[in-house]
Amino acid sequence: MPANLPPQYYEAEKRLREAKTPEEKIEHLEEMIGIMPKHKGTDHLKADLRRKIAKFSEMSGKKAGGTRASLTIPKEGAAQIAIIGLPNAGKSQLVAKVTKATPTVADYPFTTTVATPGMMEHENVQIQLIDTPPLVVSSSVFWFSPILKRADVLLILIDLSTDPLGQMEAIISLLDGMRITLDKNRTQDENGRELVYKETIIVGNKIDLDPDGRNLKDLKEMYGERFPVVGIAAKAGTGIEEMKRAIYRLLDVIRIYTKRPGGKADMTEPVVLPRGSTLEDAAMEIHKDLLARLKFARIWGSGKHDGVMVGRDHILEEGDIIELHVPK
Ligand SMILES: Nc1nc2c(ncn2[C@@H]2O[C@H](COP(=O)(O)OP(=O)(O)OP(=O)(O)O)[C@@H](O)[C@H]2O)c(=O)[nH]1
Ligand SMILES: [Mg+2]
Repeated sequence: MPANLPPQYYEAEKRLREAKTPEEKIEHLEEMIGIMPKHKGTDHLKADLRRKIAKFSEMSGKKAGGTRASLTIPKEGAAQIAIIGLPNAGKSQLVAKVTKATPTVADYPFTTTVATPGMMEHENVQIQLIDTPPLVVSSSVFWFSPILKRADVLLILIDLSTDPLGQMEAIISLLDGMRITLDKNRTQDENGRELVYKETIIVGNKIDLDPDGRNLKDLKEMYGERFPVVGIAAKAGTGIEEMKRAIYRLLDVIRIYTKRPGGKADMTEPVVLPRGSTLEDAAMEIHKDLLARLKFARIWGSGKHDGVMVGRDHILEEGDIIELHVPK
């Protein structure tokens, strides 16, 4: 199966060739893995890039172990979302509130120094959040930007107790320095360097300290047309459901359930796929060998009738139940 790599991959590969330090090489290798579509045709290539990362990690003098944990965070669940923001915005508090992870929350800045993942549940969908260190120039360790570039979505957390627009400007400019853009149409910066586009949601935290709602209103007025903007109080848990729904909408995914012939569907663990996915995509997601072995499939939901046979290119819809038949 051909790898079918997008042009951004080759641009990142070019940057890899031009990179001088092992840290820069790792950054571009991570970027390539992030850009690469996930299917059987890219498995070998991915393993190859991982080996190169391991090699450059050794060269950079970082021992495997400690720093390795921060270098990459394996994706789990329907999407990986990096929470970013200035010191003290409440990033760790949010992760501690909505996942089982236990990052340290403290009333002084620069508390967090490593990236910590945790799983957030929305209905029956698992979404991975990553708590990150504060986004400031001096704290940009070499693994920071690869983590952001690899994430599916950035969640910008703003502290609503103080100047929200100033924080947004600072964050956008720091992202710019990492060659990350929030503007889909901007593929290069002024110096002709390639930019990585990231989908984004803005979350205003500490609404309890914005009693007249002025700061949240400013954020919505300035950025509401370009991004979803929601207000929460991570500490008290206010607005969390609305935030989850906004994140879920942004992911634009559908949930598919599977059943065995003669059995009932398991409605607790959906297969989560991008909207517009086909039966073939679902089979691939369930197991990479399944597609080659698939004889036929029946569908309940978007088929003409319940239980009809559908082809590999059948476009699935939210809530469909599929029954995949493979030879015994
Ligand atoms: N009033 C109020 N305080 C909050 C809220 N969420 C977090 N805080 C407080 O804000 C402070 C910073 O929280 P952290 O979660 O450590 O912030 P952080 O963004 O992870 O900070 P760094 O790791 O230093 O970047 C703590 O004292 C929290 O108790 C909230 O919703 N309301
Ligand atoms: Mg923190």
